[in-house]
Amino acid sequence: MTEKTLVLVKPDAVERNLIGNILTEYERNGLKIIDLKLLQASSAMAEKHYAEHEGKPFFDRLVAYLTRSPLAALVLEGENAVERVRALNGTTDPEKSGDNTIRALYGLSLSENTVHASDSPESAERERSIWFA
Ligand code: 3AN
Repeated sequence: MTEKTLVLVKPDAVERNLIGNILTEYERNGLKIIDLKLLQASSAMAEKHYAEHEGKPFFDRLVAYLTRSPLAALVLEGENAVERVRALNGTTDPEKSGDNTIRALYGLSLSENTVHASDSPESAERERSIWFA
């Protein structure tokens, strides 16, 4: 089934000039970029995005990280896009992420793990409304 998913190329990646390398990974795997922008996230946007983690010990750190410098938000479309993009990104912890995943290649730590992708088509819709309001 054709799906859409929301990706963030997070501040640590934009700071290190990795937008091109990361988008190339998605494009050469057949995913279509159908929306794309560079923006400075506000705390309100970051808090909405990470609403499910509110109250956890790392929540404030996540919001500070996501808002410290610009990020790239994009929407990718393709067959099974949600699962395929999460596979390309790898696991949350870059040290445990499979070879050649974006997080294994570029991730710095559990918090600064370079990319975000929606975990379901429903999350993708919710997150699109935050970043492409
Ligand atoms: P993913 O982004 O792989 O779906 P989630 O949704 O579990 O992972 O977590 C969202 C973000 O929260 C992660 N990208 C990561 O930066 C951060 N995070 C998750 N668990 C931890 C943790 N135990 N310590 C610090 N940061 C965490």
